[in-house]
Amino acid sequence: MAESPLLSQLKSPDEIRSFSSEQMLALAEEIRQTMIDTVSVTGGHLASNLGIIELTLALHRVFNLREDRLLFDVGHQCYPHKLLTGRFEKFSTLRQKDGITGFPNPRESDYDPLICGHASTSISSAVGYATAFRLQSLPHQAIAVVGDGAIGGGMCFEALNHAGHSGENVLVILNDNDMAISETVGAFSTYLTDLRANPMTQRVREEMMKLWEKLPLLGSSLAWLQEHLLDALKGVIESSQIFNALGFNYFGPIDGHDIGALERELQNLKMINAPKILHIVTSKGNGFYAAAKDPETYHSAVPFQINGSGEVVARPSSGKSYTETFVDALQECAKADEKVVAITAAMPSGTGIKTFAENFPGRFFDVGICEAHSVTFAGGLAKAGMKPILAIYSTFMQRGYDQIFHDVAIQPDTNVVFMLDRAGLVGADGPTHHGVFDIAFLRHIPEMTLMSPRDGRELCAMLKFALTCKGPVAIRYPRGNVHDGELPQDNPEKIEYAKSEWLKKGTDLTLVAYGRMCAAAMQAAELLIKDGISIGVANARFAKPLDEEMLKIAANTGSVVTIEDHVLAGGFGSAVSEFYSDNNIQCTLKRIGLPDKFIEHASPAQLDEIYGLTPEAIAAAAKSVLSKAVTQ
Ligand SMILES: Cc1ncc(C[n+]2csc(CCOP(=O)(O)OP(=O)(O)O)c2C)c(N)n1
Repeated sequence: MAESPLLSQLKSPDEIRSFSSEQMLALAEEIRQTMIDTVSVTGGHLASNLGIIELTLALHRVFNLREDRLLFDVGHQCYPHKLLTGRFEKFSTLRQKDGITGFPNPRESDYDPLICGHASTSISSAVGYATAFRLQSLPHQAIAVVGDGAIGGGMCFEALNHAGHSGENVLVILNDNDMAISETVGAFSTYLTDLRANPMTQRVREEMMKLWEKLPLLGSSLAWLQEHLLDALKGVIESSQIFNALGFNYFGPIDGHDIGALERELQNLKMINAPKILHIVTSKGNGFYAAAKDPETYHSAVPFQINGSGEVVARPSSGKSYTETFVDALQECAKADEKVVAITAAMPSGTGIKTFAENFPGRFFDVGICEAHSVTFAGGLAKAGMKPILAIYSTFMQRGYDQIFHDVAIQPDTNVVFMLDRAGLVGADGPTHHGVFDIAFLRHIPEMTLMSPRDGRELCAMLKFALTCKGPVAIRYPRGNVHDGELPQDNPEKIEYAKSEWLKKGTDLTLVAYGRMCAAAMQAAELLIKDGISIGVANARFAKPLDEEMLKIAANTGSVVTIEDHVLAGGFGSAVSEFYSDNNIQCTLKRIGLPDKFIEHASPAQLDEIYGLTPEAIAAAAKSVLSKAVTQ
């Protein structure tokens, strides 16, 4: 680990206001090196953080961010901010169990206003803060830092529209690096590219710089600014029509790696009591050649090694992931039926759809970070005769709830297939990213079919089956590698509507597992069998509709344990409990799943341990159910 003499001595970010420009450059370098060293061990969002060091330093020089509120969009670019605000000593624990989180966290520091992790929320939050400051006559500044990817999300436009109309004193910093995780897509992104290249913008920028320079001589009173400067600028800034039309005063684009220029601009913007947007141009992965060359891979980097000659060596991955398995199946389906099309909301690599896009370019749609739109778009495609498959992380599906209800499920015979990747516990990204609510928020929507595979082969079979259904289908599957080989391979290709699969028959108790929990249930059964207990194991396959026949047979054993990596409230076990209760079926039911709390960050294996999802914990729970059943 490199030495960090400045960072290690820093007691408060206020101290950097008196740093010389040489010290600021040295501090930026220490931050860069600390992040590279740490993320090479822990993994994390490296490229975006490397691109935002200078802006973060300038913001801390100009604002008092304990009172002025800095709202990062998504929050994945908060590492330099963490290093400056008391978390340098703990930085090596980044994203580790009991360590500091990878996203802003008010429980860690007063400098973090909100927990976040999902995109396109920062401007709305900032408008809320700005309005509250005005209502309480507080002089603080609300600042949203949003990327060119996230600003394409609908909520950002809603917030700009609101703030531009209400005139709240919100500062939006558009961090434009021309990348989301992959390349930023969409017409708005093209507009930003034009804005960066437009000679008119450059001229306006020069004019603006002259005005700023004169400002101290003219007297920098707010009244003067309001009356003269803004009107003058509005008149000339033709090139930034969109922001101006939305009621924002647009400034930029400026070099987002020039601390001095950023600082000057921010100092002056501080004096404008109106909606304002500063457009900065940065380079993702700046200062670390591997990340700058391949910002997509280093967006959310897995641990890597830097060898003796300074080269970066990726740690080899082993096994086949659920995501890769899904894409293979998707391509098979697409070959067989030309109506099959695939959609992603800005996650072509994460969902694996990128591979599909290479082979089926005309049948792939990246709609940007616009999950709500992606659902309604899929609904339109389905109604007009196509077979849309929307690959999306479970946690981001939450953004499309009403659209599933209103634009898909309620429409007669609308077969959209939702492939919910990263369902369950995702690990180091923590509470904003665990996909543990999808069964609950989809189960009560009429017409929905919900499935989850026990392994890779079943995932393929379920996708094929889903395309034959009439209405919407959601298939949830976990992060990580498939479990193929661990489970009996009877006939997973044969999926029948609302039919489960018996993995093992038994007479004392039945484990009914959903999705990836089948593997743990089978291992738990092996442990129980060693103790002379006769255990049945069912792979539920469907959370909606349930396999009622299987559940009746399970109840006949007297004790049933449901297992899911999802919250208990409203999940698979709840559905089973409702079925038994509604049909007056007597048995002892124990539901294993996640408690009613936001689940912290840790490795998936550690979380399984903590929340009782290991084979040992399942076996222990089953034993306690049996002992209660005996004493009753
Ligand atoms: C609602 C939602 N969808 C998707 C994501 C996944 N995601 C995290 S960061 C990111 C890209 C953000 O791009 P940009 O705003 O340009 O920031 P940059 O990383 O380029 O600085 C995406 C798609 C998310 N966090 N939230």
